[in-house]
Amino acid sequence: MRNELTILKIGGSVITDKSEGAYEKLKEAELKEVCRAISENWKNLILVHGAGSFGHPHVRKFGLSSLGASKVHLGCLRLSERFCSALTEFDVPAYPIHPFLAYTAKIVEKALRNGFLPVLHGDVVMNERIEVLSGDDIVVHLAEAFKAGRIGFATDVDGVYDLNGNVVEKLDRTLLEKMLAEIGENKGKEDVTGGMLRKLQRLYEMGHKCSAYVFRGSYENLKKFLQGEKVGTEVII
Ligand code: IP8
Repeated sequence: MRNELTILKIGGSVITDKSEGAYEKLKEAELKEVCRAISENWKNLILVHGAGSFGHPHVRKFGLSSLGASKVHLGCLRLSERFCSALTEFDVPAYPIHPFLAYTAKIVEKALRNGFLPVLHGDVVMNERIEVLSGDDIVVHLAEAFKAGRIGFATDVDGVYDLNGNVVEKLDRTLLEKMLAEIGENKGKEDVTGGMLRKLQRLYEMGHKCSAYVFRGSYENLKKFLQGEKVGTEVII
């Protein structure tokens, strides 16, 4: 049983093929499994998804000029549309929120209050200049704004690995610093918004403390996470 507000990010690699050369390639079966798990337990939940091969290759290809950003955003929009449509097929009232247009905690709160599942995604945004906004940053921002009880990152790996290749059960700041020192901070930047290490750094920079989990985005794991159980690596913030 889960009562506290939960934020779940579905990594782009869970629902899209991000392998070299892949472009806007959806993993249809995996997307269905993700939606099936969510449909069983989506109350008090905010959903965020990554851009996968609907956004990262576009940033590399088109850049972040206004025309480039427009093309990047439209790619992200296509994935959001596929994800939200799949959710509605499982009777989940998805409320798509596109950061390029507008995104505030107030909009998310209004959607929650009206019985929707808010669905946000990594996107391009207009700050001082046009920038890429990772879904990870959205998670951290919303976790602080809503004082979330738990957050989860569903990925294409079993959790955070130590230097011997084993999944770490509990990761605290001391262990992360040790890992960073040993492998160097530039490792793990396999896409335009940084990899696992950047994700963890964002979590440790967060002002709000709550439980966080990094795990493989399978149906079983998502179900466990959404039921309030431990799964994958528990990050002690
Ligand atoms: O996949 C990246 O979001 P992420 C957004 O959550 C773009 O890091 C536009 C590549």
